[in-house]
Amino acid sequence: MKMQKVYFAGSIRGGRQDADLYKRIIEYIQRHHIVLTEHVGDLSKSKTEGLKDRDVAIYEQDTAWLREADVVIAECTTPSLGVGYELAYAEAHGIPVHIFYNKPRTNLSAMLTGNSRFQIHPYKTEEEIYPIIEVILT
Ligand code: 6K6
Repeated sequence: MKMQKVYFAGSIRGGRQDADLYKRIIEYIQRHHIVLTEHVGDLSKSKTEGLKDRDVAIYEQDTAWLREADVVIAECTTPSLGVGYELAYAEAHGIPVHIFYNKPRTNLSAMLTGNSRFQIHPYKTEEEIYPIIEVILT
């Protein structure tokens, strides 16, 4: 199995209610691969974290990591403008995009479900996520 560089995307200012789930997914991926965006699952960081004057540095670093990534894995149950932007940015740079969302909880945007270049993975329980990630990263 080749070690992959994974850009994990999840809501920050869109709301941190799923941050513990992001942390578990990141830790699962890190068993065999590199996660460029470990901070997305940092439970000590609230959605108001960061001063506005850091935003330019965040944007420049995240878009550099996106260009470097082998694959983007996004958890999209909590809607986030930043994650939506990252998905379009990855698509524009030819990087494969996999989107997970909890179907009973979320009516995902047609701009994601309607894009045939995105791989969409609806799930009902968290346990369904990990075998799919295993296949994505094989
Ligand atoms: C670090 C941990 C929590 O907050 C921070 C500081 N802010 C950010 N640091 C790094 N990446 C960020 C930050 N804010 C947003 N992003 C990127 O946008 C992440 O890669 C997320 O996938 C996405 C979240 O966007 P919003 O619109 O929900 O904030």
